[in-house]
Amino acid sequence: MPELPKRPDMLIRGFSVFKGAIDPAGQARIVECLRDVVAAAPLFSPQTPYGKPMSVRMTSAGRVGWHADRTGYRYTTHHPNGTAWPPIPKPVLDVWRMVSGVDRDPDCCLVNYYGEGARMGLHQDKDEADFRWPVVSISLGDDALFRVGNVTRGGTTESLWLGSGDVVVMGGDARLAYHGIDRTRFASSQLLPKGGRINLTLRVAV
Ligand code: MD6
Ligand code: FE
Repeated sequence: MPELPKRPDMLIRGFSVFKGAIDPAGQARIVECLRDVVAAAPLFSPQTPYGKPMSVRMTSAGRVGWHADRTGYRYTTHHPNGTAWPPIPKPVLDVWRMVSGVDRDPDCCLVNYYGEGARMGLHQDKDEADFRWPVVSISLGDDALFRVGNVTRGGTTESLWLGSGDVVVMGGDARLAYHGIDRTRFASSQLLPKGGRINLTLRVAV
């Protein structure tokens, strides 16, 4: 069971930030579980509707997985290779249960891998059926510069560095706020042998 504080260390534009909420042993346990997830459901580079592949490689665990291709973004029951998504690992579910504040488990765990130079543009998470459920994000590996904006495009933004073991909860009025990753400090962490960053986002999708 991960040791998680009950209260966030920081509240930034409605995003609750729990710094170092997962200890190094807990992080390593999650990474071990993710090896099984990517063995069953290999990472892939989704095509965007704009025709350019994302720099982040992705896969999913759970009843549904998030998928992007030229026709748009949606949740599907199967990996593009035709297999059902593997189950969400228990140590990952434990993190959700500690911080989400809701009694329903997520049905999707999106796995994002950031290699050197990967980034994620400002976006809203809005492919889920009901925005009353929060999104919980777990950062593992390299540091990443996370930017948070507003629920509409434009306006001022604030940035903070997310490190390995940090957990962010996006809910309430912030559920539809724009956010993204400007850059990572490649190989700043030793958690992953080849460097890089993993971000897990847990959602109630359907
Ligand atoms: C990332 N995170 O940290 C990207 N989405 O790599 C997200 O897109 C995100 O951190 C929803 C809620 C929290 C997040
Ligand atoms: Fe997001």
